[in-house]
Amino acid sequence: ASSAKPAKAAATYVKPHAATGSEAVVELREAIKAKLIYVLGKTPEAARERDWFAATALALRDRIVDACYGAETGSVPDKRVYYLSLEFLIGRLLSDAMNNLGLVEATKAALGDLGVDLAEVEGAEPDAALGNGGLGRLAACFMESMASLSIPAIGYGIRYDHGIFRQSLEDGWQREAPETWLAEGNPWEFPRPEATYKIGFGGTVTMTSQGDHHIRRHWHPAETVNAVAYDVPIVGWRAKHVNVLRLWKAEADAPVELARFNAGDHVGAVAGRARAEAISRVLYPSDSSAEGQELRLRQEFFFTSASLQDLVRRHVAERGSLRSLPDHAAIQLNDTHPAIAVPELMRILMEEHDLTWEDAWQITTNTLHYTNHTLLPEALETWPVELMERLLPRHMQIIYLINWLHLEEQNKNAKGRGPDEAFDISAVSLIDESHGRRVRMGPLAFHGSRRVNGVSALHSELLKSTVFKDLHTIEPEKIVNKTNGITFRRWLHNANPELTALAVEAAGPDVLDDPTLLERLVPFADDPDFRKRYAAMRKTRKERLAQVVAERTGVIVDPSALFDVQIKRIHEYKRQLLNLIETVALYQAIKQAPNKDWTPRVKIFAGKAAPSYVQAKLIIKLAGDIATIVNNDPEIGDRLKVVFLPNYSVSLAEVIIPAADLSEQISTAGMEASGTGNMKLALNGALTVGTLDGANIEIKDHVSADNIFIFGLDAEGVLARVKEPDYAAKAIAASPRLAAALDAIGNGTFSPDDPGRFAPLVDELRHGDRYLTTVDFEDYWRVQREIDAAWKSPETWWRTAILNTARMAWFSSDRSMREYAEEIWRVKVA
Ligand code: B1N
Repeated sequence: ASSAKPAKAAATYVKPHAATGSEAVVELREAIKAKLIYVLGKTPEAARERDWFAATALALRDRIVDACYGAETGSVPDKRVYYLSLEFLIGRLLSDAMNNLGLVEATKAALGDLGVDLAEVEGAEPDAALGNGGLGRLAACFMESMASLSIPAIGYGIRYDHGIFRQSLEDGWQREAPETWLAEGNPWEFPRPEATYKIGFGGTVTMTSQGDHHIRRHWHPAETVNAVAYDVPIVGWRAKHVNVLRLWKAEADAPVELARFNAGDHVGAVAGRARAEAISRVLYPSDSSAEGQELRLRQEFFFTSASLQDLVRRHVAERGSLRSLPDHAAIQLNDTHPAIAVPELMRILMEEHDLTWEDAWQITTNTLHYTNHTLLPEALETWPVELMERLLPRHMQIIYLINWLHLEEQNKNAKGRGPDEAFDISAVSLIDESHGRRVRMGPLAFHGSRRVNGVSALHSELLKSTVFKDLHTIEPEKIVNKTNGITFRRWLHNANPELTALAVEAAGPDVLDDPTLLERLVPFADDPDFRKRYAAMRKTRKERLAQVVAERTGVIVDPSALFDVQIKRIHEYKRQLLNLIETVALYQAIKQAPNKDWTPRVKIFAGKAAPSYVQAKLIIKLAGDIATIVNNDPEIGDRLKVVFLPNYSVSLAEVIIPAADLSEQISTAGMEASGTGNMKLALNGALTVGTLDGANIEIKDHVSADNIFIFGLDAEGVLARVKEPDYAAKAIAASPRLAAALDAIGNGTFSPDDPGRFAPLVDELRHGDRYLTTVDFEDYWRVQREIDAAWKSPETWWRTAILNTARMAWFSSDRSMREYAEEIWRVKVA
């Protein structure tokens, strides 16, 4: 095809707007040297990689600040977005900053002049891992996209001293150690001690009569903690715009109680400080499950209150009256973790700004918006009324009144409702009376928001038919869908420069600005030469991953084997166990027929388990035990290898994803709200094996059913099947292969030192199987053998891979952010 001619020769491709000539390089070199000497106080001779990283980051930060002033010149934007999230899973920022500033080549050359290797410097940056998984990484992608689209936005979160724990494997068991990313400071951040707010807890509420039935209530907290701002600038693509991520650190009002200290109680004198500072000490390591502890609620209120006080103060300074808040501010609640914003904004408006209840409610419900990220019952937050009353007495009163007005309205409406529209009033109450009295944070966020969104088409539909069924009937316009996305700057340009170079060559350099131009790769899927180079790109990245695997696990893998990747939090609904059972069945099949023409596979797993999640930790141990037996079986050789890479992180994902041939997205249908790793892998050309769940469905729609391997029950099928008695026993009885694999796991074949070790996993499958692992097994086995066969036709395989890359543009988080901006926030995008 003539359109398959390269738009630009590869040899002439240099990183976008790279500094030309040596002037910029010299300037940057001198700037880095000056930071090293005068800010860090080190000579180039004494500097370690970590020092060079800090010096480089500081030099680039100056340029980000310059870009800030260049773009904004102090003007007040018409409307700002405030993204409230308890998690921001950022990873490293250096390559983002260099790439978006257009200074990748210049930085490399500048450091080269100083005898320093850029890759080493990049490796010295610790990940900012202030999140657990998809929800936190999504917030980071959205921040980058908003900056790239010049959407004025501030992200608000907590500056945890310790992000997600460091995972190591001790004899195959997960061990957790604290991560100390701030140990040597953070060169990206600006401390803003002048932006400090008082956050109250506990205490009492007083009432004062203001005549004429008018009563004012006022909260007098027993305890206050300071929230101190730290700003991280986020520079957008081509440095056209800069936004801020404002993270709050908890500090004590009085760092030491001097009277106690002087009386000799040296420990007691600082106990209050320890209690206050505990709030921003550690990220809760739970993903897709609710954490019912008091400290968690303190974290949620702490950052929500600080953020609302900050944005209210800014609005008043810029506009005077708070009545116009909804016109100039859109607040997005990332799940229910900041849902306490509903009563807190009401309280601020009424108590601190003298607005009436009606006006405050009008403003609140036109400013707040809520994103739901999960339907899993164990992840839906509820807080005991008793705890709320003790920690946030005024907020509890406000919630009661919101609920009373809400239920009154429903009682009124009920009179006009036909029997088919009727519902139990307790179903829409913000208070759950069935498990002790608890505040239901999802319904509170729903009721207090202007729009509520799910994160994939399927998930948003399920919101309407399940958790928010009755609230949806009351306000059918409220729920909208906003399918997740990923930033291509990080997950294509930075993580995979080789593929990016190919894309630029085939689609032209504008593809860096407009990912929809990736479509131009479609005709290249039929070009044997392009396929060859696409495959070569993958080979390079697989060799690199094989090296990392060898270093970190000692396992030697063959880069020409099919790399089959499942990387994500370990959770029963994500069904790593399904993949492991298939691994065992495959192992048994190879042993039975070693001379068959098996497709060589490397099964790669990575992911953390919540420290208290016993079954998930046992699944990690199972992966390690299977690996030990399979990898050391001389009959197996390179036909099958199994590796579990420890300490999965954003940085490790950036190494694994470009090296993946196959992407495992095998959650029980209806349970993965969206997934975003699925998008990163498909964009990088891995073929997906997946269920019709979350965004997999939309990926299938975009890449076409011919270019994805779908198996198993769909969400409706799951709902129907769980009603059938003994579905697991029946599935096992119908599949000798499954029965044999379960027997082997259950009888200690992989754990001869402790034969009963995995009985809890196997028993759960035989007698419960909430996640329908047994039910989907046979179809999963079938599709995996189809994949084996496909691998044997490399021409078809690479064609399919190229088509995946070419058709994934829609999953850019720029598209997600444009949709939020237009349909939820009503802010203009240039
Ligand atoms: O949010 C991601 C989705 O792509 C995933 O499918 C979804 O599982 C994930 C409590 C959560 N949902 N809920 C959480 C995280 C931490 C926590 O304490 C719940 N994470 C998701 C982005 O939409």
